[in-house]
Amino acid sequence: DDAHMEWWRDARYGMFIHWGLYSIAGGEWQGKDYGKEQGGASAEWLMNSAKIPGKEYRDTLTPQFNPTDFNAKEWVSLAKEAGMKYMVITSKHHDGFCLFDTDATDYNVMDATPFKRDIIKELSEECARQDIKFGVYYSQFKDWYHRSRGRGNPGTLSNEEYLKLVEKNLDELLSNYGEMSVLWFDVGGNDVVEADAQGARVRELQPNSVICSRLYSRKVPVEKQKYADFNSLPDRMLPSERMTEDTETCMTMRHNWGYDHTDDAWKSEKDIVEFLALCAARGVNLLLNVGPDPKGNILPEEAERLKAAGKWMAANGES
Ligand code: FUL
Repeated sequence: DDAHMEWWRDARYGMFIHWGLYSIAGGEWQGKDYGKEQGGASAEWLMNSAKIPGKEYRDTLTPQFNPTDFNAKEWVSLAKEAGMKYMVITSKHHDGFCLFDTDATDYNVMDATPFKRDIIKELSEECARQDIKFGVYYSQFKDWYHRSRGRGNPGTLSNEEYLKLVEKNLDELLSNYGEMSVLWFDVGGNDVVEADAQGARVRELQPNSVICSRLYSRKVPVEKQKYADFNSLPDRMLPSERMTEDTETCMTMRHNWGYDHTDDAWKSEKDIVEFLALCAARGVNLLLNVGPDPKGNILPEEAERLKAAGKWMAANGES
């Protein structure tokens, strides 16, 4: 039964938001620009690229997380103006920091930062108000802060404790924020049992939630990806043929996903409009990314591109 997929198939186009502690660092650590030196795996990968111990990363960045310009209404209105029908934001990326209120760890926006506002709550409520479907990105497998990976990265939790944290986080995300329309898992590990348990929990608590195939590792054959609702193409991939299965691609406007203050690889408005048109023609949903700045602003360059695509949609899209 795939009635829960109908809105997603109609939606076609959504906003992806990468935002978190890494946005403050902007791809730079102790005067070194990792954006240029690490082939671009900077922004949200900084903790890993610069080999920053969890405690140091946390102690440096959490006191600075105070994005007083953040305004859910502005972000959602912009998505709407751009013609987007859904929004997916990083509730927890690989750095382990939670942008929502959680009892599973104190490494979250409410307990560890001066900001103390539940970003997931504000956005989910605003999306409901403006009739945009809301979902969360959640890094279930990679968590450089919490998950013990042995050598060099002890993590704050043992593996069993870590799986409990994920379970609790999922319960919170699926219970406290109204309708959760997308669960965008990312970079799954090879343990299918672990992934199946997480997928089953989503189904149980929010049967209408649409689940991303990255719940599973790409090495897991498609027929074994029991809870995957759509296939997420590899990062920034242009679909090369007409897709018949439910497929989504996610794309950045420059190189990085998270805010990086030296990344100038901007795609033009024309590039983006063409990409959107190609995705539509090939039957693929597009999740187009923005990486807001440390104060909580979607960048003017991003807003311009979104509005240009929105205009094109209004002139050439359906209805
Ligand atoms: C990747 C992640 O590792 C990136 O940081 C980003 O979130 C992208 C959408 O997925 O695999």
